[in-house]
Amino acid sequence: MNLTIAAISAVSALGASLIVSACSATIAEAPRPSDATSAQHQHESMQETVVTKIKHGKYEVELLVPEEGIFAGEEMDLEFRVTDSTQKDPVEGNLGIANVEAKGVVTMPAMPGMPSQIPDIHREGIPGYYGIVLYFPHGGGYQIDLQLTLPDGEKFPAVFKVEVQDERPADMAMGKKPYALSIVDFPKNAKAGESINLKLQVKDTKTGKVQSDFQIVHEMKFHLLIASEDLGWFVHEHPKMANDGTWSIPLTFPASGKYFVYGDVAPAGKSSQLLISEVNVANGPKPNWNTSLVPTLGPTSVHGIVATLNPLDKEIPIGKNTVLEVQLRSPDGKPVLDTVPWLGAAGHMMIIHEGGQTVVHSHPKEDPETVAMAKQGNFRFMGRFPKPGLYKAYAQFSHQGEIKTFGFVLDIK
Ligand SMILES: [Cu+2]
Repeated sequence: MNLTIAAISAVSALGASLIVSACSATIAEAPRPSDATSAQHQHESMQETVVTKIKHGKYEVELLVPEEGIFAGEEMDLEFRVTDSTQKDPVEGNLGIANVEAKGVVTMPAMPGMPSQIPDIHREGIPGYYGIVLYFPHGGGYQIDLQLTLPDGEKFPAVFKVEVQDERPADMAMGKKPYALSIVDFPKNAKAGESINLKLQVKDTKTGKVQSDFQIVHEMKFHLLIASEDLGWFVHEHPKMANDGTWSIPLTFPASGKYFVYGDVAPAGKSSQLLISEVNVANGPKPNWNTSLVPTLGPTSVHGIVATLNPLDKEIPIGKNTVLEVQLRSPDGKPVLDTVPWLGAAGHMMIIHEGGQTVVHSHPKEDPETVAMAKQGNFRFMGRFPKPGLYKAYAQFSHQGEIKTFGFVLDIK
């Protein structure tokens, strides 16, 4: 497909830097009142959204959240306890109930486009204790819907709401990432300017098995994003999968050097995962674009559209949801109103931290106000910046038969 071409031409039209896109998963919460400070808002929303204990007649179920909280990017085995409040155990308090059947589904209510997760639930050794294996792709508010069937046949629906913190540094992480992205047989003597068949596999990190069953998210099972190490060149592609789970796509790299390779996938029954790998293109010319990251919110032009990034928070908070609006105008200043949906959304945005190891999933907002704003050429995305630094943001829109990509650089302090 010619998205690469579109993206590359957008890059060259910019004369240098960057470009774009974004896809699937991401972050969000209730719209924030514009007159509240971020800190106040976060405080309020956390109080509203955290629910870890639910009563149902004489029964109770409690999710046992670790004291330090729940972190994104780590697979964890949380426990929940089902008890009968009318019967006491001398040690545990309420008597634990064994033999409860449990099913669950995990969603991010503020982000309807994100795939749901069907967690494994198992019984622990002690009656009344159950384990639930969870993985949250990024920080934010999540909902865990449990459908419990008690030993007497009574149904007990329980809805937990948890606030997930951003990923902690790798050396602090307690849980592993459940999946990894492997590059298969990348040529050692790869040359810029020549087509290379890029092959990829998603592997279960516990079993080493190649995953071949994926959910469709934003119309595709695999969103492949590749950026040069300096983040100045970027493409968003959709490879094809062979029966053995190997994904492949022909690609032509523009220059020698290192490239970050991101796979945005949702294995069947699991949440979205943004997996990071890299390739090195050994031969060929050096980049002919500006390789330094210089903060800019635009305006930037691509084929008849002038785009500006307008963060709604004047001081973008770290570790909280924030709204980024991209304003599209014609060269004479009129709103651009003839973009069309692409991959199931009005636009896409992907944001990469300098160094390439942190990717901010960004997602179009989906509330009525956002829909109304889009009719004025202003497209709103939810983003979340887990740490300070420079970030490259790529916004992509489908316009007049072409994917147009706009690059911005944010300095988050
Ligand atoms: Cu995609």
